[in-house]
Amino acid sequence: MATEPSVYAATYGSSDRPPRGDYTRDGLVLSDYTCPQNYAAYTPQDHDTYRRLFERQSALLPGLACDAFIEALPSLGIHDRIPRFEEINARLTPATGWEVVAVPGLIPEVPFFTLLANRKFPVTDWIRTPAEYDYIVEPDVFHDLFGHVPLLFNPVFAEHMQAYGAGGLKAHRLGACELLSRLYWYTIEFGLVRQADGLRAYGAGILSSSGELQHSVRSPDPQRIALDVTRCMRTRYKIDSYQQTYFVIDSFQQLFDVTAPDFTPLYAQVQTLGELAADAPAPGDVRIALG
Ligand code: HBI
Ligand code: FE
Repeated sequence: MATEPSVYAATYGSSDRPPRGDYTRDGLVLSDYTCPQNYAAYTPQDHDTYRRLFERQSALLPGLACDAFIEALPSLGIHDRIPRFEEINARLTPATGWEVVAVPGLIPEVPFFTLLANRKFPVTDWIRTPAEYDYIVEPDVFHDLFGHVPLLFNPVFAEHMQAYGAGGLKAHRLGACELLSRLYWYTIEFGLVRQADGLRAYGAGILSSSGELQHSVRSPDPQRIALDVTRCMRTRYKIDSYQQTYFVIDSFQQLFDVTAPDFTPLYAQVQTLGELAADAPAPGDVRIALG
């Protein structure tokens, strides 16, 4: 099976700068890849970038982001500056038992899954430069806080994320991280949900992107397919362009239910059936039309 660059490897390989994720602090390699949030290091420009991104993205949400996200977003509280992570946790932990922890950037898959399995969401501790305002390949603090954290206030979604982390550790033991990272990519990062009033985005990569939010639920170009876990895990993805395929769920409960079973037989099925290109149709696809 051609190995597809994981988000981690492809990101560092594709960026022309040395990885920002310097995992040492005072010469010490961080054991679980977490680090203190160096709040004093943020410049006024960093806080202004966060505020501008938050305001622009919030204005784009109506009619494009799912109801659950729009309802949960105010739970973040602070939007006019980069929040201290303990300010987020003061609200998040009592709500669903989750906490955000600072990391220097993308981290290897096993530490990532381990954090999720322990209800700790890794949030990158730096923010993009103004030159990267419209697009950045690596997740920064805006992508993680704005894109991922609001839905961690949603009890069903929060349960799914913890189960996903636990499943990731099992996938690692089965050598199936690549397959599980595709499921993560096409749900947690780029998933769509069908509401009574039409398709809406719930994936963090969409919700934190000014361009892809519109594209994902309005463009006729990509194909949209009802989520089938095996089909999803067969499907390669691209990290530096809009998605050519979106997978659609009808509810977070459905996402939780379809990802609850033991994936071991599915991994075998994926190996047998083989991979699919990011834009390839496949027999059995249930295609979802634009509303
Ligand atoms: N690390 N900090 C961070 N954030 C992610 O979203 C992330 C990661 N490492 C690996 C990863 N995502 C993906 O490969 C997942 O599919 C595992
Ligand atoms: Fe992300």
